[in-house]
Amino acid sequence: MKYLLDDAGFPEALKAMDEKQLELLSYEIREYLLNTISKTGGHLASNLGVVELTLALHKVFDSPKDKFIFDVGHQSYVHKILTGRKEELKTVRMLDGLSGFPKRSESEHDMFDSGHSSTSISAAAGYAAARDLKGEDHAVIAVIGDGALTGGVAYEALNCAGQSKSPMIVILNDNEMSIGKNVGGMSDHLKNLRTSTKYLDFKKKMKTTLKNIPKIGEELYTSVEHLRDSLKYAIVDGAIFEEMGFKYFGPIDGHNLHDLIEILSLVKTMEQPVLVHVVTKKGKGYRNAEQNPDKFHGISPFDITTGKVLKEAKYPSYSSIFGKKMLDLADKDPRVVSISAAMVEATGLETMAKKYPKRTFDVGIAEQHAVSFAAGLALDGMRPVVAIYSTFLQRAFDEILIDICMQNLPVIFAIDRAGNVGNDGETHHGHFDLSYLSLMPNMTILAPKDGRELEQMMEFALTLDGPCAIRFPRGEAEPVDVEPEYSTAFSTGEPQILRHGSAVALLAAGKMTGEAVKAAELLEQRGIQTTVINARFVKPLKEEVYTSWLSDGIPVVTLEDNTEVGGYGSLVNDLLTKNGMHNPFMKISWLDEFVRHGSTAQLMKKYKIDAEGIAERVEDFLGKR
Ligand SMILES: Cc1ncc(C[n+]2csc(CCOP(=O)(O)OP(=O)(O)O)c2C)c(N)n1
Repeated sequence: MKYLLDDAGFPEALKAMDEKQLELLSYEIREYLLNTISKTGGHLASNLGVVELTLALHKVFDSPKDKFIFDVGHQSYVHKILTGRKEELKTVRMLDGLSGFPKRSESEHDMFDSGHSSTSISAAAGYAAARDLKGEDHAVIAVIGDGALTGGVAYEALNCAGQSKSPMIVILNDNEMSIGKNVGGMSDHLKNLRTSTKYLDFKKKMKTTLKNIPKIGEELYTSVEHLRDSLKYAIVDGAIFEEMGFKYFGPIDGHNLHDLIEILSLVKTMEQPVLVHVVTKKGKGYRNAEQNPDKFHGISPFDITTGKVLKEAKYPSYSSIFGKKMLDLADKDPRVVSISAAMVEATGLETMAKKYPKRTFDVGIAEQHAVSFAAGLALDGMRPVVAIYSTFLQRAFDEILIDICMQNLPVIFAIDRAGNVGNDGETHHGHFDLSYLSLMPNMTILAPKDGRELEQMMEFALTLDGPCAIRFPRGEAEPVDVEPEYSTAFSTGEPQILRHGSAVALLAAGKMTGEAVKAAELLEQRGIQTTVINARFVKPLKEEVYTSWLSDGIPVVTLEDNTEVGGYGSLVNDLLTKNGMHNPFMKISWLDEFVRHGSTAQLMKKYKIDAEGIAERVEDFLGKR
C-alpha cells in the first residue's frame, strides 16, 4: 500500500494536497509517531497534539523562507518528518542520531536551537527585526505552548514585539497542560478565552477589527469577508494580547485542518503582530497519552497496547528518594515547604503535594521567580526547598547569587538531573551547576554518592543557616556499598576515605564516587594501589583534612560529572596550589564543550569518564601503560 507519508517531496508536496489528503496524512503521521517513539522513547504527547497545526503551517507558509520557531522544541518531530527527516526520526535522541529538539546544524528548516522554554517569541522578534532592517519579505512564526507561556521571558518578548508593530505571528498552542496541569493566572485567562460564550458576531467583529488595521484594513476586510460563515473564531475584547499590541484570533480548534488553514492564510497577509490561539489535545489520537499526557510527555520505550515502559528499574531513582525524604522532612518540620517550576511530578514532589498541597508550590516555568519567592519564604521563617533540574536552574543564576547568597538565606536547592542526562542532549545536560554555584559566596554544595547519602544530606542541609545546594543525577541511585575506612559524621567540608592505596588518590564528587570505586578495583587488578575519597562537599573544602591526607605528595585525580571549568577539580587544584602542594594532578570531567545526545553510558564511555576510561587514563597519568 502506498502511503502519502512516503512521498519524498515534503514540504512542497503539501501545497498540492487537498484537505482530505491532509486529513489522511495526519493519521499516517500519528501512526508513524507512535510506532517510532514507542521504540526510541521521546516526547510523544506534545507531538501527537500538533500534527494538524504543523501540517497547516507547512501547507500555508514556505519553510525555510518563512521561519518557524518552536518553543522548547520538543514538539518539532512532525516538522522534522515534513522536512526530509522521516526515516532519521528512528534515530531520534540516539548517539549520532537526530536531536530531540530543533538543530540548525541538522536542517535548513530549523531556525533556532532550543530546549529551554519561553524564548521563541524573543527569537522570532529578532528574526522579524532583522528582516525589516534588510528590507526582506517573509513570515516569522513562533509556536509556543500555554506551559511555555508561564515563563517570564515570553512576556518580556510580547511586551517589546507588540510595540514594535513589526509583522510576526505567534501561535499559542493551548492544551491546558505544561508537563502536568498548567498553573497560574494566564492559564485561567486562556481558559476564559476558550470557554467564553460572549463571542461577538463574526461579521461585525471582523469588520471593526480588520478595518482598524492601518493602511490595509479595508482591503483585508473585503478579501476575508467570504470566510465569515466558515470560520469559528472570534476576536475577543480585552484579551491581554490585544493590550500588548498583538491582534488576537481565537480560539481555533487545533485539530480542524480547514479552520487552521483558513486562519493561517488570513494572518499571513497581516502587516502587524498577530497571536493565534489554537486549542489542541495533548496526546491526541493515542488513548493512553490522552488519558495520561504527563506520563507521555517524555517517555522511554514503551509497549503501545499497555502504555507500559519496557525497561524495569533495578534501583529507585534519585528523584523518588528525594520526594520520599521531602515528605518525611515536611512531616517533622512545619517550616519545610517545597517549590517546583512546572515539574512537581518529575522532581518527585507529587507525594508531598498530595499530603501538603499548601506547602508545595508549583510556580510554572518560572525558575527566576521560584528562587526569589523562596527568598521571601525564608526571610519570614520558612525552610524552602527549591527542586529544579540543574540545566533549568541556570535561568536563575542572578537570583541565587543576589537574592539568596548575598542575603545568606537558608534555602535548600535540590538540583535534580545534575551532570549528564543522556538522550535529551546539549540543552539538558546539567554540566554546569558545580561551576556556576561554586563561585557564589556563602553557598554550601553537596553531592551524594548514592540514595542513602542523599537522605543524609537533606537532613544535614536543614541544620545549616545559609544557602545549600544538593546536586544529584538523573536516573537510578545505585548504592555504593563500601564501608568507609575513615569517616567522620557529616561536618561541613569533610570528605570521606572509602579505600586506601599509596599509588594514586581518586577524589570523586557525587555519582563519580561509584565509578571511582569500580576504577580502583580495575587498577588494583593491574597492580596500582588506589585511594578513593568521596568528596561529599564540593564547597567548602576543609583545607586541613585535604592537606593532611594528601601531604605525602600522592598523585591526585579528581572526578566529577560536571564541565572541566570551575567545578570540584578546579577547587581542589586551587586548594593544593594555595597550600604550596605539588602533587601531580589530573582532572577527569566533561570537556569545555556542549556535549551532544546519546545514552549517558555511551557518552561516559566516549569521553572516557566511566570506570574503564578512568582506569585507562589513570594508568597513562602514572606512566604505567
Ligand atoms: C526553562 C525550562 N524549564 C523547564 C523546562 C521543562 N519543560 C519542557 S516542556 C515543558 C512543558 C511545556 O508545556 P507547553 O509549552 O504547554 O508544551 P506542551 O508540551 O504542553 O505542548 C516543561 C516544563 C524547559 N524545557 N525549560
